[in-house]
Amino acid sequence: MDQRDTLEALQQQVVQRNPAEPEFHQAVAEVLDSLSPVIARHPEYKDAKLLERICEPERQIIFRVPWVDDSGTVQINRGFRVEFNSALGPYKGGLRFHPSVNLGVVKFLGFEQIFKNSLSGMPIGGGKGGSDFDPKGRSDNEIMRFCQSFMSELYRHIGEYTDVPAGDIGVGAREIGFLFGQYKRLTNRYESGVLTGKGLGWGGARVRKEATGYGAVYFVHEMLAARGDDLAGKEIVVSGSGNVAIYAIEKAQQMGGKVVACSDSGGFVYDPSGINVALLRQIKEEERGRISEYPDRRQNGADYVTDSSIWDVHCKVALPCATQNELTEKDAQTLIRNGVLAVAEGANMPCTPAAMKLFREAGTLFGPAKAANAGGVATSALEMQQNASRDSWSFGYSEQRLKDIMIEIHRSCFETAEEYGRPGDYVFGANTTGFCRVADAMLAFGVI
Ligand code: NDP
Ligand code: 2IT
Repeated sequence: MDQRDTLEALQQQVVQRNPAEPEFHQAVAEVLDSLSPVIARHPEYKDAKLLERICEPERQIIFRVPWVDDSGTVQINRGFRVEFNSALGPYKGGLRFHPSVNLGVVKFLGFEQIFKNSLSGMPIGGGKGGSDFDPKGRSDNEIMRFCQSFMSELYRHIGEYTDVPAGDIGVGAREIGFLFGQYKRLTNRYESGVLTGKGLGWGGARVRKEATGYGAVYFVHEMLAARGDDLAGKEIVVSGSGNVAIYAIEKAQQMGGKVVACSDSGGFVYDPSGINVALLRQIKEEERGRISEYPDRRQNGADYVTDSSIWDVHCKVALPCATQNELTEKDAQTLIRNGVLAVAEGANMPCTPAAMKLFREAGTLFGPAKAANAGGVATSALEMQQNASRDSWSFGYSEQRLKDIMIEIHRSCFETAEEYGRPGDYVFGANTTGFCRVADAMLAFGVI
């Protein structure tokens, strides 16, 4: 069998062994699609069945999360933690609370996280978790009771040297606070490094909140700079209006871009004079409101649009920062027709495989999630570093560290793509670089 047949057979095996998990199949296919030149160069990876081992999580935990809502009714959710790969460090990755969460979604996110964390250059393995709990419309007390119940099972599986969760969709500093409080109570240990994304007053790191969005914009800047271009004066569209989107908008504007649209699951805001980040933060972070309120509050002719796609808005740079498979083949066609120059994935796997193919064929600069959004988890690793040394760094120093990490991720993807004769192919560069570091560590450990 040549490399391609071997990889195809493995893909089929993954589909058979993990039925009804389409997102996981998609994430595996995207990585395997890049790897035949690497396997050809490194027969030792094939002999050690490294690919087969990497596609099988080291451990998968599924648990019941019972809790009582404000009306006194018992609710039951399902909790997950997939500890995918610990070759480079303790399992590391966020927790997602969203009704769409199931085992396949957590596995896709955990699989991506292995390569992202490897690319970040930090000593962290890959994992992910979450629940099908829907935080929308729940009171603070309900969120607290849910988090306490969730942690009452999760605590026995995690630890600063074992597995270090953080936030993701539906999980921010409020939830991390409730989770950390319950962990501390159950274990009788103030183990700061067991969770990241903590509040600044109790072990959190400066720039962690901003890191994913800022990092994605640094990555776009590096891609543009490699072509002698920059963000100044460019119209930008950012989907989502959560943690990643807000700070992508902020940094894009600081770097001279004009962000004209952002969205949520109900529609998008179009603001031709540029999104007002202070107002967006007020609505989303302070008031936990919806962006449909933005136009009335802005009073400048901005619109809330519900009958078309945010990707219909003209832009030179597109940053999908909401959720998986939110940018389809049709959206990619529209963006290319409208002259998009660069796309970077702030969310995890936001572009469908068909959309990605179109961007790559059109020569659009395309920054895949595992490279472009790695700034969040990299800054989580910096938080772990600060916790381990009982230190707390300034905003400026932390931001510089993040920037250096993103520049280095860009450089390694760019150079690997060149080295293999695939110049400008960041998808190939990211998958290959991320994979080789994990593979080399696994080889060193023998068959475990
Ligand atoms: P938030 O919960 O803060 O915000 C999520 C945003 O995406 C909201 O605007 C939400 O809209 C929208 N959204 C979520 N699900 C859907 C859906 N099914 N359809 C349409 N819109 C949706 O999450 P984050 O900003 O933290 O995460 C966004 C993305 O970035 C995710 O893919 C996440 O995995 C990824 N990511 C996050 C990192 C982090 O550090 N937080 C790090 C790296 C990647 P609505 O309110 O209407 O649901
Ligand atoms: O997808 C991601 O990289 C995250 N949600 C952040 C994970 C982390 O551990 O900071």
